[in-house]
Amino acid sequence: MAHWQGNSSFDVFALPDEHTELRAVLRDLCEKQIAPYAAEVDEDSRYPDEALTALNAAGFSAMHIPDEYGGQGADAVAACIVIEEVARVCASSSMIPIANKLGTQGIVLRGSDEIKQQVFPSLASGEAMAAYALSEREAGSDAAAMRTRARADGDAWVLDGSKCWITNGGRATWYTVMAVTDPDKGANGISSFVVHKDDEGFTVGPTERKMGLHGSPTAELYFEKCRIPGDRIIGEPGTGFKTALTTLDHTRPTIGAQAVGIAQGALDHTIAYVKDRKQFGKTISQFQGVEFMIADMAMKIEAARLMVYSAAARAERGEEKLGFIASASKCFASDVAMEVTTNAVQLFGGAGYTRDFPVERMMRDAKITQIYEGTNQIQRVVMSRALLR
Ligand code: COS
Repeated sequence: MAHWQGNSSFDVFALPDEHTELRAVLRDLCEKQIAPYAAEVDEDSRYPDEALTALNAAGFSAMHIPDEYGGQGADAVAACIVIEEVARVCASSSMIPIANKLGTQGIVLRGSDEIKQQVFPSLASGEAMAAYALSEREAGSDAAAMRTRARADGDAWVLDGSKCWITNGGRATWYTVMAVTDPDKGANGISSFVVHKDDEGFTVGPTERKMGLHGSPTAELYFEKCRIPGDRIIGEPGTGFKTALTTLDHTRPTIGAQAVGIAQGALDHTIAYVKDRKQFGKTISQFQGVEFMIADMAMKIEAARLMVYSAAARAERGEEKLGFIASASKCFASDVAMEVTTNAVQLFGGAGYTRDFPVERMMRDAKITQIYEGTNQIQRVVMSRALLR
């Protein structure tokens, strides 16, 4: 019989100390420098400038940028902890690190050293932000049906078309843009490019009026004979769709992290409220119906958090087949966030339906996590394909 060598330190499922310390630093920063503005940012649909300043000053806007390009080379779990903690107080502000990672992950994975040199130092310093442009009006879930074209012209690429629902549209300096280079090859005729905000022929449309995430601009992008240098292609022509999907394998857990953060924020406010609110001569936290709701909310958040960290850790380890766990973590965590924030509003009662308390904003913000970076129906397509192929 084989002898099993147990791990007596029991640290198999514990976060390393540096991650616990990172969370403590973020908790303090977010409570002091981001939370006080969250309601106003939402109410006025304005950019969370205070959050951007605070995250840039502390080096948390794009922690994943590798050391050799001036960044901190933070691992994927650390990136999730940053996003989770910011989202706990202000989901709009958490779009800063989320969009920066989404807009650069393809370059991290497949970009040339020249592109990295052009893009990364400005992200690492906080001077620039990034965006990811895959979706089009008629190509949302069916992303490969995109129509934006890119043609080689001498030693340049010329882009024509438009993209929509682009987070950071108008705020980003660098845009990762997927476009068709060979229409006869379907998904394998799509390439990935980097467009700079000042490139000739590139413009940004008006921002969308959204249900939530009011502090995060979402816009259309237009390319009219937009000319970019030839070296701004990511990888080889025809590999862009795969780069785009591999990117999502790495970034869907960050949406899971955002969802966990929103849910945790709602739970924390709800626990404080039910312990304070009195009806029938006692706090409502003393009613078993309320106790059980709180227990369920916390239980589901904990499960979602573990799945998100597991997905991020597997991406960090360079595991090949990330599709199932990346989609599962995003899908599960976002469904949990929707359920938890809805129940938070319920437990606040009439007060929860007003803008005087943050749970109403959190419920609106949670909804998008079930939709973007692939609807939860698409996540189930990805998961079932991974299981059944
Ligand atoms: N990583 C790398 N390559 C992948 C991949 C992945 N995770 N998933 C699929 N591919 C490859 C396939 O192997 C195929 O290549 P080959 O033809 O060489 O085998 C190619 O990419 C096309 O894949 P597939 O045929 O599965 O593509 P579909 O058009 O059927 O679409 C889905 C696949 C639905 C999964 C994809 O369109 C998707 O994720 N849609 C949602 C998009 C989205 O999340 N949008 C949100 C906006 S981004 S914020």
